[in-house]
Amino acid sequence: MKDKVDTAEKSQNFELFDEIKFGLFIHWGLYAIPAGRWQGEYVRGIGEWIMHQKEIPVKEYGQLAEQFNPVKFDAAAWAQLAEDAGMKYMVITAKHHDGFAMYDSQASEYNIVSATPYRKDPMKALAKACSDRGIKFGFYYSHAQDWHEPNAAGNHWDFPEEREYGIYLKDKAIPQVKELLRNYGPLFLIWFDTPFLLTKEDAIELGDLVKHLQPDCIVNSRLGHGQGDYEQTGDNAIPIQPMDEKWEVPATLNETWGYKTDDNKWKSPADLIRKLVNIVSKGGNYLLNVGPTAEGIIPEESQLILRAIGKWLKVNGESIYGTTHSPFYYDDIVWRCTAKPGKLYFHILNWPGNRLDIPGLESRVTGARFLTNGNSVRFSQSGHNLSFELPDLPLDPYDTVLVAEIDDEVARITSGYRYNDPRDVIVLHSAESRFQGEDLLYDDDTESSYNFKESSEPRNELWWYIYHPPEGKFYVDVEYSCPKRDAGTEISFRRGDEMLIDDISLTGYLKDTEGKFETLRLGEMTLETSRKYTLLKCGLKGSKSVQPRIRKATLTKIV
Ligand code: JFZ
Repeated sequence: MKDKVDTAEKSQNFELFDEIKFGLFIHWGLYAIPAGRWQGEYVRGIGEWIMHQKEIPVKEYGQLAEQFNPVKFDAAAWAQLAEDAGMKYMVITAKHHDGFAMYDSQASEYNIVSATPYRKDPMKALAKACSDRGIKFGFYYSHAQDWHEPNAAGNHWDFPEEREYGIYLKDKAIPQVKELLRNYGPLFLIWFDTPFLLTKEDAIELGDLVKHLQPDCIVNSRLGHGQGDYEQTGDNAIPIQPMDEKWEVPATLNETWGYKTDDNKWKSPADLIRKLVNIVSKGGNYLLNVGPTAEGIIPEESQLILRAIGKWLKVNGESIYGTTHSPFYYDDIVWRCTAKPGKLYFHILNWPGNRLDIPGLESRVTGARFLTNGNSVRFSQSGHNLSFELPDLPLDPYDTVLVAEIDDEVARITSGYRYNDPRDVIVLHSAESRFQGEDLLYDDDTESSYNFKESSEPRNELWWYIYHPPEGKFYVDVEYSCPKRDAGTEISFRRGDEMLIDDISLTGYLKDTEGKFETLRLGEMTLETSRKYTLLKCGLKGSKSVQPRIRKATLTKIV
C-alpha cells in the first residue's frame, strides 16, 4: 500500500480504530424532511439521494431549509444510544451530497445556523456529548459531490455546463474541512465519500490538510486515488477471508442511510450481531447507520435494534474489542475466530451439534470456557485437530462464544490452514454474500438464499468480495435447488471490477432437482491478483416464482 498518506503508523487514532471495532454512522440532513416522498409520491432509492433522484432544482430543494427545525434533537440521547449499543465512535454527516452544511459554516450560507429556523449548531453539542462519554467523534464530508454547487460533481440538471472542480475545492470544500478541523475539538476521523472529478493531487492536498491541522485525525480511503488511512467496503459488503490491512464496513439498518418514512426493512439484531462478529473476525470495523428524522429523533426501531446488539456486547465484548482477526482460513460458516495474546475466541454462529472441530492449530490448548456463563468446556487435541464438546443447543441465540487459552502468545497454525494461505478451492457461501436488491431472503436450515424475483435495478443478486484473489483459471460450480415449475431459469455468474462493471459473464440453466441440492458447472473464469478485489455476482433471470435456491458457489483451480 504505497502512496498512502504515511502517518498510519504514527497515529494513535489509527491504533485505537483497530481496537474499538464498532461505530455509529448518522446520516442527517434536509432530506429527512421529504423522507423518501416527493410531491406525495414514493421515491425509490436511498433517502439522502432524493434531490438527485428527482432532479430537484437547487432553488426548490433549498427551500426545505426554511422548514428544518429539529426541536427534539438531543445530543446527549444520541451519544447515550451509541454507548448503550456498545459503539465506541460516531461519524455524522457534516455535509452530504446535497451540499447543505449541518453545522455553523462561514464558508457557505447554506447551513443549518444561517438558513433554518433552528439557528443552532447541533454538531457542537454532539461533539461534546460524545467527548463526555469517551466516544470518538468524526465527520462525514462529501468532498466531491455537492449538488448545490456548479463546479462540484453531481448536479447536471441545474448545471449542465463544464465544471472546474478546483474552484469548488478552493472555495467550499477546503474552507469547510478547515472549519470542521478547527471548531469541534480533536476529531477522530474524517470520512470522505464518492471521489468523483478530483485528481490525485487534489486528494493529496485534502489529505495533507487534515494531517496538518490535526495530525492524529484519520482519513478513510474514499478520499480517493489510493489515499487515506484505511479501506472501506460498500454497504454490508464483507470480504470472504481475514485481511491484514485495516478496513471498515459502513452499513444500513434498513435500506437507506438518510431517513425514509416508508423503509421498514429492518435487519434483525441476530443478523447484525453475526455480521459484526464476522467482520471483526476478518479484521474489520462495523459502522452502523441510523437516519434521524427532521425533528431530530432516531427512529424507535433503530434504537431497539442497536440496544439489543449492545446487550449482547455487554456479555461478549471481551471477544470483540481489542481483538485481532482470525489466524485461520475459513472453509465453512459454522464458526469465526478472534484473538488476543494467549487466547482464541471461537464464535459459534451455526450450531454444529455436540462437537466443534477446529483443524489446523499447532498451539496447545490449556483450558476452555464459555463466555456467557464461565462454564468450562471439555476438549481434546491430537496433532493439529482440536475438538470441543458442546451441549445440544446454543447458549446464546446469536453467537455462543468459547474462549480457549493457548500456550502461545500468538497462535501457531498448521501450514495450509492459515488465513492467508493460498487455496485452490474457494467456497462462496450464500450466507457470506452481500444481498444486492431488495427481495432476497436467507434460510438457515438449508443455508441457501431464495426469492430471486425478477426486478430491474437493483437486481436481486448475491455479491462476493474476494480481496487478494489468487491468480489463475477456475471452474465455477453453483449448488442450487429448483422445483419443476422453475426448471429452465437462467443463472448468471459474473465478474465485476471495483466500478461494478462486469467483464466476464457465465450462464447456465437450472433443472428440476426434485427438492434436492445439486451442482451445476457454469464454466471457467479467470481471477487476477492485480485488482484491489474481485467482485463476483450470481443471479437468476426469468424466475417467475420465488422458489429456486442458491446455497453456494465454488471456484476450483484448473491445474
Ligand atoms: C455513498 C453515498 O453516496 C451514500 O449516500 C451514503 O452516504 C454512503 C455511506 O456512501 O454511497 C456509496 C459509496 C460507495 C459505495 C457504496 C455506496 N461502494 O464503494 O460500494
